[in-house]
Amino acid sequence: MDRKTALITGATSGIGRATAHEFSKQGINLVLCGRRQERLDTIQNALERQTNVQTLNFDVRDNQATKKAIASLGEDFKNIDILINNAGNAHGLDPIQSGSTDDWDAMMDINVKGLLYVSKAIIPQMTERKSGHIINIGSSAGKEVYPKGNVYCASKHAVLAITEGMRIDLNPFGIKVSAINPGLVETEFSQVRFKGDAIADSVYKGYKALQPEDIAEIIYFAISRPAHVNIADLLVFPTAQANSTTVKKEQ
Ligand code: NDP
Ligand code: 8X3
Repeated sequence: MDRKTALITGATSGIGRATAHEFSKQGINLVLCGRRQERLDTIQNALERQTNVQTLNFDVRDNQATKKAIASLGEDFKNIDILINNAGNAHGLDPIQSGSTDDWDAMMDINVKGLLYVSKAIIPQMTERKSGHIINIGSSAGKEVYPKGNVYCASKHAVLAITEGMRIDLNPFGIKVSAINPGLVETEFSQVRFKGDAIADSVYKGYKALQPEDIAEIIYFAISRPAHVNIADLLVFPTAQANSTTVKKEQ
């Protein structure tokens, strides 16, 4: 049987890295993307025993670099069957009146425009082959706005709208489009959001947050459904979390 090929953005950490590990166990060929080459090399070395791995180093904010990197893929990796649009982060947690425009730019440029640039570079080959599966990693923040979440929530609401738009436009081509929307997942996410401030360490304290492997297993479940089944939109919280502002923590 032919092996499928998946391209994962944000594969150097958290959900993306865990998904790379999960897919490698399932014998899926991998194109792993991120900006930290050393990490890409480490993951490639670890997974190459199980599957074929190619790495691409580019910043999803840079449309030309994104196009060039994806166009550089050789014969063995260029046909992408599964696209995991995962690269992204929150930057800051501030009320709208005092938020940083640099943080706003980062979130809109990476989480929204970066996802579009990567998709634009890959979708034409999917429409040509009339097959493919795109999974966009949204967030519970794409379904509900919480205090000081303003622009991050906006970026993830945009991811959900783009996912729905993709599903409609790609429907004639038989391409599956899914949104996986996690709540709190214990990754480097909070280190990035709070720029290494001590508060980052407290975000996952006092309760059991989702682990990146939990999301990776769900992503694999979504991509391994029969051809006629598409998981369109999935919201997943840790048991301790009821919504963005309600988390049962031990004192
Ligand atoms: P991590 O910080 O652990 O991972 C983020 C990944 O995105 C890294 O691999 C990073 O790679 C990549 N990335 C960030 N900026 C860029 C960029 N400009 N160009 C290319 N790659 C970039 O966070 P998570 O694993 O938690 O986050 C993954 C996704 O899940 C994000 O979209 C996030 O919004 C979403 N999410 C996270 C939740 C959580 O609680 N953790 C909950 C809901 C959704 P590198 O720095 O090497 O480029
Ligand atoms: C990450 C979850 O609650 O920090 O998307 O927005 S949250």
